[in-house]
Amino acid sequence: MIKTAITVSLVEEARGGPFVLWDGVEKGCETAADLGYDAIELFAPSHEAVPVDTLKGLLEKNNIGIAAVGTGAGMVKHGLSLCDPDQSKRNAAKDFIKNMINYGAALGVPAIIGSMQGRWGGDISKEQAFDWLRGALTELGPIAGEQGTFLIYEPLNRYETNMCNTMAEGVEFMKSLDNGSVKLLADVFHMGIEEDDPAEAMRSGKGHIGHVHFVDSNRKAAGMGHLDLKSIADALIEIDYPYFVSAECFPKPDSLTAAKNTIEAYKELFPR
Ligand code: LER
Ligand code: MN
Repeated sequence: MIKTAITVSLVEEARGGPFVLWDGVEKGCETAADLGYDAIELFAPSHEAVPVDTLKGLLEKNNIGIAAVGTGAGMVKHGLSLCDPDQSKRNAAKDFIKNMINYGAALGVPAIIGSMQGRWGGDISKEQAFDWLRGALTELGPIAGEQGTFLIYEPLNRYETNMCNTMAEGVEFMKSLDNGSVKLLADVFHMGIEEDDPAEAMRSGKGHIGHVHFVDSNRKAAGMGHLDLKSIADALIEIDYPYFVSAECFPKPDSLTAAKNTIEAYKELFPR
C-alpha cells in the first residue's frame, strides 16, 4: 500500500523553501494527524534538534508515523556537500549524514541525501565528483542497512545539481554502487523538468525507488499545477511501489491549504 506523508521543516534558514508545515514538530504532528496523513517527513537542523524519545512520544500521542528524515540542513546551514573539493568538508558532510542516518534508524526510517550530494565543476572533474559520491554512498548505505533501513539518494533538476538529474541516471548510478542499502527518491517536481515522460520514468525505476516527493509542476501541492499526476500515480501503483508519497511542496497559498489540497489529491490518486 502506498502511504502518505507531509513535510515538517524546523530549519529557519530554509524559510521560503518547499516544505509545508513550519510551526514546530508538535503542531506538525497534530496537523498531519488531523488531516489524515499516515506520517510526517522531518527536515531538522541536525540530529540533535528533537531527541528521538521526544519525537517518538509525539508520534505516539498523535497516532502518526514518520516516513523519512532530510539532510538538507547540512547544506543550507553549514554549506556541506559530499563533492566539496576540501576533504575535511567532505568528511564533515559524511559525519552530518551519518548522524542523521542513525537518528532516522532509531525511528526505523531512512535519511535522504538531496542537496548534500553537491556538484562537479571548477577544479573538480565529473569523474572525480562521482567517485567521491559513490564512495560516500558505499560507506553510508550499509550504516542504514545494518540498522534495518536504507539510505535515499535523490536526483535533482539541472539547476540544483549536475550529478544525477534523471531516473535513468539514478538507476545507472545505483547499479554502479553494488550496494543494496541505497534507494532512489523520485521527486515529481524535478522529474517534470528533466524527464521526457515522468510516468514512464517511474516505471523504469521499479525496485529502485524508496521514496517519492509527490507534488505538481510548479512545486505547489498535487493538483495545483499542470502535470498529468494521474498517469504518474498509476505508474507507481502499477510497479507496486510500497513506500510513501510525500508533500515536499511550497506552503502556498498557505500551509493549511497546501496540506489539505495534497491529502485530497492523494486520496483520489491512491485509493485504498
Ligand atoms: C530535496 O528533497 C529537494 O527536492 C531539493 O530540491 C532541495 O530543495
Ligand atoms: Mn525532493
